[in-house]
Amino acid sequence: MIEKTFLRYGKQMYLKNVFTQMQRFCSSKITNTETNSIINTGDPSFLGIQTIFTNELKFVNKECYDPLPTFRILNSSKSVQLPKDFELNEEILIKIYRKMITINIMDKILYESQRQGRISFYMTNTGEEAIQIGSAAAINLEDIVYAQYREAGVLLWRDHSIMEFMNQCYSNHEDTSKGRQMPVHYGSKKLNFVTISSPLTTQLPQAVGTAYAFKRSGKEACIICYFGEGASSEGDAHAAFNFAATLECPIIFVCRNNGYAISTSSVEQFKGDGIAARGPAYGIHTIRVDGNDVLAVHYATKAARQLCIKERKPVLIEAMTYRIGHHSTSDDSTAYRSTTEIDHWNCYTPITRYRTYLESVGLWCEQQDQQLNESVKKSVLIAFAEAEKKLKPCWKELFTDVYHTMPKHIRKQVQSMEKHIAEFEEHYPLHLFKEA
Ligand SMILES: Cc1ncc(C[n+]2csc(CCOP(=O)(O)OP(=O)(O)O)c2C)c(N)n1
Ligand SMILES: [Mg+2]
Repeated sequence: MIEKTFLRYGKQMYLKNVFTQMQRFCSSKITNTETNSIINTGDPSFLGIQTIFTNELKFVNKECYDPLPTFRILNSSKSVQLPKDFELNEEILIKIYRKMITINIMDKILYESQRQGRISFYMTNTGEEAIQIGSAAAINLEDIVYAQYREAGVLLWRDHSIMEFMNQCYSNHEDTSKGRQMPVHYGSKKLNFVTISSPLTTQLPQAVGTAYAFKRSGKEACIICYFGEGASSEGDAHAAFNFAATLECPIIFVCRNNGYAISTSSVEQFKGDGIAARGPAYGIHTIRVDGNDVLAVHYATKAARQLCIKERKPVLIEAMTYRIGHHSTSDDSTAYRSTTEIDHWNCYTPITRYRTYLESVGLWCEQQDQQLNESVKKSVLIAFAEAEKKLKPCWKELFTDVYHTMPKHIRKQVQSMEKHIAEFEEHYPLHLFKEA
């Protein structure tokens, strides 16, 4: 062995290694399990691992530890105790509720419109309003958002208008992605919300890269990156966690653990203590939060942001929730879960829990609730009808924006398409598309 090392590294290198080993020689310890005393063994310590020696042979698994607790504020008792430094004023508390209701109503209308064949696809946020609105209210506009696809509430909190949501879902000419994305794949440059990508988990390494850039430029802001528990099984999640930890990037990872990745329940997806247990394994500050408690999500995200920016370190939040709706309009979840299970969560939604709290402190009442529901419904329906009437983007947009200067082979395709449309004009509803 010594000879081999010698051959591989050369004599100089070998002697240097021996010297380094000797320097590390003094710090290793062993635990005497009977007396619990720590004995200095004189063994060298291992690089990057702080450990003690034991003579007890034991394989550890999650049963050896208590599961990570779930932080919550809104418990079932009548008098909720807010943390002493809880800072939200009445105006913001009500704004949070209004936004939760808005996303819920917008979901109902757009879901139905897909069912009527008026838009091609939709994904609801039902049951996850607290994660989205609670976390969005705890960060600043200069913090960049990388989301999955079930975080429309974050964009809503940043004042993306209902009209803008509708334009995207209807792929009309005012859709900023020019009708090239599936509905719900929103993005907004002005609101620092990076456009959604369908392939799962691509946003995680990208978000860490941006966080690293923030760190290097000394910017007083952080990145917030949302993903589902299903997405966290992709290799990209592991790469992102490890880069964020080792490069000490200011990023808040928010995992929405809603119990399902389409039809695969969390019980089948992983065997450890959820996603939160992975955080400390990567050396990431971690907390598990009741994702159906908007105040807990807000409080934890605010603390995470402070930690992230002050210490320039990543934080992982596992927000526990339940996907009340189907995965998307392409799914029928009653094929793989019982209606009793769905009904159970429907009795205990984040919106109901928060309304109960607001009513208990005299900030909300039944009459206000009715008025809010009616006015939101009206404004969503107006925007919906307007978006539906708008022309589609000019079909020539299909060929633009990929290259700065259109290459020859694409120009050839445009010409061929123009010729085709001129020849078969009567087969295309050109009156529905914007002119060039
Ligand atoms: C790389 C990749 N694999 C598979 C899919 C298909 N797919 C779309 S959503 C989804 C489930 C994701 O579940 P989760 O991350 O828990 O998010 P949720 O839908 O529950 O919000 C899958 C498997 C995909 N879009 N991308
Ligand atoms: Mg999920």
